[in-house]
Amino acid sequence: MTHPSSPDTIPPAQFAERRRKVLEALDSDAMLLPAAPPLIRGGDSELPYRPDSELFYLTGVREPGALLLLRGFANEARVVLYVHERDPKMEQWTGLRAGPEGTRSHLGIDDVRSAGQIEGELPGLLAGAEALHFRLDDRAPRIRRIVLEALRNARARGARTGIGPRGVLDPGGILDEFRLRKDPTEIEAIRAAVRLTLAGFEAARDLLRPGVGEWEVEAALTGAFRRAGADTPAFAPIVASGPNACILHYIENRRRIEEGELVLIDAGAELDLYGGDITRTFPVGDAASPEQEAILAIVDRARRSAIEAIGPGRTIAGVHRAARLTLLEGLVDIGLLEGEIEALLEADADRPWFPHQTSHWLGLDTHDPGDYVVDGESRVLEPGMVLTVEPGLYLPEPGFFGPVPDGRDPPPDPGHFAGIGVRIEDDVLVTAEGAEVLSRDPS
Ligand SMILES: [Mn+2]
Repeated sequence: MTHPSSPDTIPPAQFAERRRKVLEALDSDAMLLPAAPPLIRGGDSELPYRPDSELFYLTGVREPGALLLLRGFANEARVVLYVHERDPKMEQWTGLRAGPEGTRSHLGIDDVRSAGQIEGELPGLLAGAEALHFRLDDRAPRIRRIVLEALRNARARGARTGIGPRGVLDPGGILDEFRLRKDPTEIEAIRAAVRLTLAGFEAARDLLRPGVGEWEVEAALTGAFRRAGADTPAFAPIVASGPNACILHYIENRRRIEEGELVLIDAGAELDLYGGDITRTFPVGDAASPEQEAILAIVDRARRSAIEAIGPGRTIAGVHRAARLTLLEGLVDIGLLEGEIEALLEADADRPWFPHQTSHWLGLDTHDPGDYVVDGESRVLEPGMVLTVEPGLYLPEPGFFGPVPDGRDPPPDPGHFAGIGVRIEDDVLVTAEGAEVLSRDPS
């Protein structure tokens, strides 16, 4: 049986269209995007390779060792992609390579060259660019050296020749804004990843019983992801039973589920580098306690009011505010807070129990890039943006997280709600009319 997912859901023409927009934005600048380096797990063992999201976004390249150079229109627009040559010895150990020839025909990029030529050719290709869009981190030291050398040379001679580059900018300045607005192929890719994620949640939910290990639930979840055709989990799955649900990024998954507990599952399947990100909190055993029911209901109401606050022209801050107002109302209803809702909001009274934001962008990265504040104002939502909605309430037993340092207020005692942690998360597409919830409940 062939693999159920196509290895390339995004056609070469779509990548070309994205490059065209970036070339236009670059004007007289150049952009350099190196592939992510392979990471060592220990000894000679590599972690599964995860291609760089920015490089993939513009090319579809999945191989380590690649480098993309874009030179803007004003500077005689050019797209040059470097990839490793084929190498029978290396391929025997780490897998087949496409090589420049194969990459050219597969990805539809005309100018694909051997990565062995980078050192010799790149300095010449960078000359004349006004600024370089290149991330100055430690991931591609070879390329960084060439960039620094190009800057030194331009500094030494540029005053007389007028030839740059004279500065470095982060590629995210251009790419983040494009990636924030998903094109139709991306929305389809996210839909597919969300579908696979929901398949995993169905399998996980079927297994939830007292005595079952969190690790067994994780296995059911990730097993179902892979069986359904996902490439990998998009991030380490959280299977948090009982008090562990109060730990926001609990990924050990080593505890046995007990009767009468809630289990919080936060996971996403990834396909073609696009991921889903869903959280559900399920009661285990006969029935949820009245306290558990109350918290589940409050968080679910907050989720719904946040989704109702999504639409074109509305703001990401408005989504967060809607969730917080509903959570605060609920906390007042059950007697954990007292006072007027707006005043409680102003005082951040929800903060001890809801310490994170309601939303993040979702796409190639689980926390996809894109500024949440633009020119000092909250980001205005537009059709094509994809965001999560994930309100939660985490009410740990007093002392669960260790002693509070002197001079800092301990979190309020949640009384008989102590030990309950709930998060409910959906993935939402902003549409022309409002919002579409991509992650319908598994049923
Ligand atoms: Mn999330």
